[in-house]
Amino acid sequence: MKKLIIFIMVEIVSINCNNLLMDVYNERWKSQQEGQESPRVSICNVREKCTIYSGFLTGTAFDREGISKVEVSLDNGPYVEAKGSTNWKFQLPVGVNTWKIGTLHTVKVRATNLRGNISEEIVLSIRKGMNKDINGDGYEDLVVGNKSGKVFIFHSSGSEGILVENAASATKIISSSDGVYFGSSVTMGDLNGDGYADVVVSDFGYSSASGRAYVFHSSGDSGITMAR
Ligand SMILES: [Ca+2]
Ligand SMILES: [Ca+2]
Repeated sequence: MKKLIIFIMVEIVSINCNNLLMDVYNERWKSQQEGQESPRVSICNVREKCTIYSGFLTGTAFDREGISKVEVSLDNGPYVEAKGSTNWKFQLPVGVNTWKIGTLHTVKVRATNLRGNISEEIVLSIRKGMNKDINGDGYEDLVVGNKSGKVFIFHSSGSEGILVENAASATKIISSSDGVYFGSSVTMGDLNGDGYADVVVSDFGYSSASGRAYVFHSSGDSGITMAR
């Protein structure tokens, strides 16, 4: 009789453990079905300890039920919401607050899904480089001058870089009737501190070689829209 009671107790304990495991499993399965897993977020246009040549951070975020927001913290400051969600973009400081070239900064990014679950935080240490991103997509662009009185601007195709293979396919061609020295040298930088790179073109043959420099400000996401 005593053995029988012990046997019954063991069976009861065993059944309770199995029920507990099933409860845990069911709870996990339910959480996954209800989208209670944490969302994922990434930064696409700069990596750890790299130099950024843009006035923007860009990246992606994912959650099976949708992203509510992506937030960025600069140099351990407060989190500020980025534009977009699954594809997001965040403008680095502009105007007098523009980061100086060569300075080191800490960037943190996190995403929140529609249920309020927050992703793991991404933390990067990056260095500010010369802004060469004319259209503010996060990737540096290319400007080329040649001895034809023309300047060619090529926008990067995201992380794939410059894909076009000839000058005629440039994103923008700036021409001058002043002579072949227009475009004898070119450079980029954000001259007006709006976060978008501008283009400077020299013409050392202008006015009997007295020379002249032209500044073409980016108009934003469309890049350089000014004509010579
Ligand atoms: Ca660009
Ligand atoms: Ca600018």
